[in-house]
Amino acid sequence: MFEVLSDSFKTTINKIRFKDDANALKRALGELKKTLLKADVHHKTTKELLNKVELDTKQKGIGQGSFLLALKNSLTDILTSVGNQGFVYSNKPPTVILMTGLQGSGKTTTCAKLANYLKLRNKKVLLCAADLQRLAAVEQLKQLASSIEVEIYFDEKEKNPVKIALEAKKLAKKEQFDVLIVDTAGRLAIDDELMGELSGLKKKLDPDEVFYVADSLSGHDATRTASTFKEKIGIDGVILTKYDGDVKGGVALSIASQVGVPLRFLGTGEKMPDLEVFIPERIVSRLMGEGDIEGLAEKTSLIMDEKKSKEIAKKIKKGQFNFNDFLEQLNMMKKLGSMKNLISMVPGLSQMAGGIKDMDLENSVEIVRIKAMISSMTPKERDNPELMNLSRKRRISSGAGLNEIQVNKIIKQFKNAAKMAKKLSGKGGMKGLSNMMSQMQGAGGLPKGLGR
Ligand SMILES: Nc1nc2c(ncn2[C@@H]2O[C@H](COP(=O)(O)OP(=O)(O)OP(=O)(O)O)[C@@H](O)[C@H]2O)c(=O)[nH]1
Ligand SMILES: [Mg+2]
Repeated sequence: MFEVLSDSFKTTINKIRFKDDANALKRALGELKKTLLKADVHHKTTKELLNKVELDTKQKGIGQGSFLLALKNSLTDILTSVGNQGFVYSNKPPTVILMTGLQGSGKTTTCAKLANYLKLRNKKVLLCAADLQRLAAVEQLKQLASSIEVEIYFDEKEKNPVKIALEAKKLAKKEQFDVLIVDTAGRLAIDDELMGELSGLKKKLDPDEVFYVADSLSGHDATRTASTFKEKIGIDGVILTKYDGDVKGGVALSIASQVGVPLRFLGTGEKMPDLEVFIPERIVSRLMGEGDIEGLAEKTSLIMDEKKSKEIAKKIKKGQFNFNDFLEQLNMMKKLGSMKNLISMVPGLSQMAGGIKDMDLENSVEIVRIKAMISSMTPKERDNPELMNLSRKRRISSGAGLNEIQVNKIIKQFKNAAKMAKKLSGKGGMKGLSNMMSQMQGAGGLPKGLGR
């Protein structure tokens, strides 16, 4: 996703010798144009960007540094040209959000992700299931709501989405919710019926904000449909989903420059934590392959209890890090969302990480089996694996799809890894964990035949 400008483009730019000025600039601009168009950036946006970069570079004196800086500034300009970012609270709670978009764009998932985002910020959130078109839609939102422990309003007997939304608003007011998020039905394509329905709902509900959920995989279509929604219904922000995987990231630039509505959030995976505030400077850093340490720190600080991570660090130092702590750390990492996304936030890592881009920490067979093994141990055994006798080991190994030799080996490796981490310790739990992980997965790591 964020490799738009960082990979092939950067290689080419690095090859251009910015000595013979004008010619070098022309070649660099040509390369940039190709890259932008390939990344699905709207042709008007591309033109605008090229003009800006050319002008800026010339002003500062042609060179590779000034070219890249001009590019960075121009990208930031485009992305900051329109209003708000993130979530804006109304002065009169509840803040009411109407989530709109085409079928399958990610509305329902985004409603829940946004609720989760707000809940982590200590807001009282009510979800409302007002998509009555699809049979399973209410059930889907109910399940998501229960997974993040957020309240939901639904009424399976009522056939009118407007009535449901209004009831939810009443409830949200009465019970002093901070935010109400209303999920709506989508259509395959824009039609008058959908537009009429949504306009009607908007009029009656009088939401503080209407968000348009755009699927970034739909490329140029995302820009077109967002424009139509803006014209016909009036939208206050765009949430760009599926901005992970093989997305041509240019769609973010096109929407910002062509629709004239701010991009508010990005959906970067299927899981609940995979939603981030669209902050132009940070996105540009990532587009340029410079990472986003601030964003990463913010993400981890919400999830990681500082006291807990200090405690873990202490344990590692004393060589007391055990399977209980390990399991806890693994679960914490899960809350951070998709690994791919995290990688793009660490400076330089996305370039280095060719091989581990697809690494799915949580679902790797090794981790799944180790977790299964740890889960079948008692807390006491996790603290001190020596307590397990042969029959316990047999039971645990069969439950985890391993054999006893493998279990013994994992325990031994874990012990070694804990020793190793003790030596290397000093920088907190995450570091301890990653050391440990690489110990366990690296050379001579997991027993052969385990998982693969
Ligand atoms: N990879 C990825 N998948 C996503 C993201 N957001 C949503 N999805 C997936 O997209 C699919 C459709 O999401 P929904 O939330 O059901 O979409 P919807 O717009 O509510 O769909 P309808 O109610 O049928 O109109 C689901 O499989 C989601 O898991 C995202 O940011 N990244
Ligand atoms: Mg839905």
